[in-house]
Amino acid sequence: MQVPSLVHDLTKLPSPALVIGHFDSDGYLAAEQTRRNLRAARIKVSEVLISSETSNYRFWTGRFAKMSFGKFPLVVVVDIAFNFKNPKPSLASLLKVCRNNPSTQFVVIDHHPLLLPKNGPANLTLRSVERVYDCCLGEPSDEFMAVASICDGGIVVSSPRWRKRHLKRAQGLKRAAADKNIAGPRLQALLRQRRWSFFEALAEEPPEFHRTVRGRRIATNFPSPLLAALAMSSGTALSTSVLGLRR
Ligand SMILES: [Mn+2]
Repeated sequence: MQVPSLVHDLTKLPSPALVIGHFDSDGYLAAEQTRRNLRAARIKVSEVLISSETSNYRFWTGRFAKMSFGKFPLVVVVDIAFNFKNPKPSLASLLKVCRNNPSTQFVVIDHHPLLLPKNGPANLTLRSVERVYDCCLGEPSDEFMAVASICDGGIVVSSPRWRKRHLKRAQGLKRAAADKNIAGPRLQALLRQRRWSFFEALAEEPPEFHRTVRGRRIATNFPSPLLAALAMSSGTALSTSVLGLRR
């Protein structure tokens, strides 16, 4: 069922692609790394979906089961686990979607053990990787996936030169992902533009601006000046004076 050549030589994959990522800090990074790798292989990525509907295993039997994939010959899902306690319904839903969409190639990559079917459909590549660092399609880079590893609390894979900066970026990214005004397309755009200076600056704000419960900002927080400025700006166009930092 695994088609190794498909994931080793990305240029052979069909286009355009839909990339779906987990709705948390490392999920954004895994999706962005995947998008960049596909683009580098000249595969068009026409949509990246990260939303509250991709926040846990319910995605597989929920949004995913109801989506139409006609526009996408390639669908890549990264960092969305099956239900840990009962993975069968998640897998059953994935298999059903693959069978109902025979002209779409599905690639699913996660760093939690995935329940692998004995005889999966030919249009499904299901890959379980050991490290968060590898939880993307194509080659991981330190720039994105070392930060993803830190966000997930995993082992930091990076040179000492990068490590400190990666830690800051990871903290900033977590803070941004916890904010309901920034989570989703806005955060995706910041990453696409590699606005690391924003995440580094956000990490510098006092912790009392950024208390969270289950990864979401709590209402009694002091407002974060940087998140407020970003929410008020159009798109992601923050002036360098707001950022106050080099790239
Ligand atoms: Mn995740």
